[in-house]
Amino acid sequence: MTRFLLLFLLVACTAKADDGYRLWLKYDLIKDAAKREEYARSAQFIAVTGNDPILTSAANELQTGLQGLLGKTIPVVANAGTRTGGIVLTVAGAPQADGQKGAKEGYSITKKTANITIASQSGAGVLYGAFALLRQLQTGQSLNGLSLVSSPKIQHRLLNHWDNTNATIERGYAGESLWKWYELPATVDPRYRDYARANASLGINGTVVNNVNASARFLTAEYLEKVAALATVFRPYGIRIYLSVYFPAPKVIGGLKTADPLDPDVKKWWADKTREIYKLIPDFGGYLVKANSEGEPGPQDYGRNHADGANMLAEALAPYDGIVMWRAFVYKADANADRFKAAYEEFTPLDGKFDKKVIVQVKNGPIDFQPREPFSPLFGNMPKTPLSVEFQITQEYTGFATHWVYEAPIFKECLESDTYVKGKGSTVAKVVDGSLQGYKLTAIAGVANTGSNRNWTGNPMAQANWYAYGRLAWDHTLSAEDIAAEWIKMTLTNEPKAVKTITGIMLRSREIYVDYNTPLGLSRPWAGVHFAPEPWQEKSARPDWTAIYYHRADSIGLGFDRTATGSNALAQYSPEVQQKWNNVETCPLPYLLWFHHVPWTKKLSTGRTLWDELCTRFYTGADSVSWMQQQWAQVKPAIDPEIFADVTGRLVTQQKEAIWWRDAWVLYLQTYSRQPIPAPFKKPERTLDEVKNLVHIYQLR
Ligand code: GCW
Repeated sequence: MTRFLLLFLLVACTAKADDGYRLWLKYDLIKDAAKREEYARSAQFIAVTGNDPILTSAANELQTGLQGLLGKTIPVVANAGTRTGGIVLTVAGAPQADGQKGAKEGYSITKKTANITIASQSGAGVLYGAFALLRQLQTGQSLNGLSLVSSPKIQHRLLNHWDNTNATIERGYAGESLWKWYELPATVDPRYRDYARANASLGINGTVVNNVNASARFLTAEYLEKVAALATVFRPYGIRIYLSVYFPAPKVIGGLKTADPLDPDVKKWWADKTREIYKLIPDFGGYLVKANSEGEPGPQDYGRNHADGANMLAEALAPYDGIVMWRAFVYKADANADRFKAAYEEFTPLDGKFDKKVIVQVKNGPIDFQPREPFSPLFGNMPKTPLSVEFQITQEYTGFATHWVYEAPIFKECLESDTYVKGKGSTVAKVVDGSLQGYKLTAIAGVANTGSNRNWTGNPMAQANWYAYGRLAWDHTLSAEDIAAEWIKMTLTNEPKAVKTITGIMLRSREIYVDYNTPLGLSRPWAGVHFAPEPWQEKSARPDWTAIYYHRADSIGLGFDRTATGSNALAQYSPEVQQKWNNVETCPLPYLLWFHHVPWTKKLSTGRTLWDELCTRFYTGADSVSWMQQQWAQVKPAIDPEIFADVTGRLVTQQKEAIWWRDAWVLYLQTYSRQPIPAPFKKPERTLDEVKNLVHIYQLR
């Protein structure tokens, strides 16, 4: 009777709809009883010596995970003694794989003796190992002869939150900020711990909790206490807190007359403030700065340069183990300049001038997180200054929380790009992980897509982007496909056919988006909201905030000439890269309009003219969303009904909007190309004015 009741409860619990809260740490009971038994034989106890809080987190996580996966409570013991058949967690001189930098956080998992041993030189490493072991179980791997050795290739693996004091998130599409500033530090939402667990499961070891368009309030005593409360929750998960700083804070909250980085009072203010922070948060990670960028103040306001500003903060951090992450996202409002070139022009002259505690944070591309960009020419060209790469996980330019775009291919494309600065194989990944130019400091940043929505990311499929970023931050050699399959198995289903189908959708999703949104190297066809199509937008406070600045459509053709006959931005790259991209005949099609102004009638390598090729992309891109819908419909039996319905709904909207994008582009460009829509495509059912009006309505307040 009791057994029956238990079974009933178990079934009732597992049948409950999934709200997505548990992310990839679901730990649902493994259905295959034989498999469960096999795992259980190797997980009869968890032995952990000492009371390092991070080791305790590792033991707790293993216990929680095994409880769910195996349906058994596995005891945590202080010492394995002579017992066998368990999991031993140990901080010791563990064997290390490549990547000396990450050695301390690396782990090994071995099942040579009678126990599974998870070893690392640090508690954090053991925690990462514990998650790796759970991942083995979650994805159905065998434990026989298990031998895993893994070290992070990059030291500082961060999420950047663009969260404000009033709970809004700049470019956030999943609700409000996770941080409830108004109730901290007295009330500590249990969700903060789950946030830390999710990040630790990927190896993310740092988080910048506030927006780079920073409020000075974060540096007030009132807010530092709140930040310290978060740090207390994150610490047992190996996660350090960083803050974005408002450069003129010494004036705004310090009462000084200036924020000049060379002024002694300003330096003292930052030194005192930094001491105050470390008193509250002894493992504080450091500062992230957006300065002299998009109207944010900075050292240039005082006739100083970026290095002066960054070095002043580095000096304040000198007594502590903290760093300065200084962003290179800068561009001046100059109609005749090419925004593409701005960061390189401002930063390369400063190479070698930065303090050793400074790392310059560079967006993956030269413009701004477009669905496809060439890699930033800064990579490789600042050999004496550590550079980190900043990716955008939140989908500012890839359809917010509606469009399903798996971003690992975007991240990989940049990381695998060859800068050729030291010959073939000088990839961006090797610049960033320090192996190419010997950087002592290495870091990677991803702009978070999390929010207060129950499922964290709004679109359940966007969880995969958080996941993929974290996995690649740890090991950039992992493939987009493997990461997708792993995430699906842990999050959605283990059913092989469904895993394959969903992986297939994910791997094509970015290309599909690019096809209906910005094919062949188009970029930034939007105005204010960064969502609705507005390729016709020609008025703005700055020329580089219009759409026409980027695509340059005219009666002859389309695209931005960045060769020697145009802005010559290409000259910022190595000769080998220039050679790849500067010939309109051989430039790969994904980058064509990034670098060339191409005549409408020009025959491309596909055999079609530019106009016909564009139409083909816009139409097949939009049609492919129907393909995504069909594929998704097939996996219904394998997916939780709540998640299935949620994604199905979003795909309906995506399809409608893909057609909106297609119509907007083709009708607008047609006013320049003066050519018909090629067969077999049918011309849009609406007029250009009607589409323009749609955007107008979209933007009404
Ligand atoms: O992508 C742009 C965004 C801004 C953002 C800026 C940046 C935080 O539109 O919202 O500001 O980049 O990265 O600083």
